[in-house]
Amino acid sequence: MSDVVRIDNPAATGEVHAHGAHVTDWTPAGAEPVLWLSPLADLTPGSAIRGGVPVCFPWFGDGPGDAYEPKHGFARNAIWTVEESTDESVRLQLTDADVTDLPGRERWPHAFTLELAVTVGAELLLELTCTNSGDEDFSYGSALHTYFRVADISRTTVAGLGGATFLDKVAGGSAVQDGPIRFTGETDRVYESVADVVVEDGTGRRIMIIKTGSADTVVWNPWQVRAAAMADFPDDGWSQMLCIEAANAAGHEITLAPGESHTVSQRIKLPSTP
Ligand code: TA6
Repeated sequence: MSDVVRIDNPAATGEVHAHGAHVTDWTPAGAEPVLWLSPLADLTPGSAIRGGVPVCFPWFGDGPGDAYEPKHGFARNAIWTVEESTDESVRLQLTDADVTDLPGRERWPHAFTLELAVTVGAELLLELTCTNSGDEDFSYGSALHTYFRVADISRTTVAGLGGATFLDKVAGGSAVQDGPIRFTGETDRVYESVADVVVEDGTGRRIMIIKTGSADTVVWNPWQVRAAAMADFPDDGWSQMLCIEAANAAGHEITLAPGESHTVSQRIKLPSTP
């Protein structure tokens, strides 16, 4: 099957790459694209695509303990197999046999089957399922590291995480969220939360993100200086993007016995204006 699957149905368009099982577009009919994709994204196999929905696996961030490489695991650098595609869905798979030569694989030498099911319609549904296909228990971290387009980050709010404890990777330490999140600088936070989240993007457009199977919601915007340091990030791109991620990060890794599976999902929709 093709390296890039494009979906175009009456409800929406979508685009999914075999590279990383990376969703790079979801545009509901009559709406602006919902996902942010860097115009400088590097689509070369082995690289990590900037924007869309990176799949982080089998660790989130630097990995457990010390700094594992590559950051966010090897799944987003791998070429997945497109198992099935229809007018409204794509199913991709990655197994341990597909990643024997990938950097980082030696840090996590387990037998696994990873599947991403993408359903493209009036809602975007992403379901990431890991199955332990070996004969020993293993633990892993993961995330659907979704980049959203916003009109203006300084006018954007995120509701739904009030009262949640978060790890602040910029200021250090942890704190409790007071009311909606507003953005005034670099933000990199891991919220311990299973709640639904609503992004309001500064123009009245709202994006609702409903998740399952994930203990952490990560909220990230690199702001100006960090964005400028990334070769695949346009200098002004930070003001029009925001990551809201369904993660199982450090401390919330999932442990699977042989034959067991776990699914993390994100369901994304544009609720009508209240
Ligand atoms: O999810 C937030 C984060 O872990 C940040 O720390 C930030 O670096 C971001 O992911 C992007 O990571 P990447 O490896 O794609 O540059």
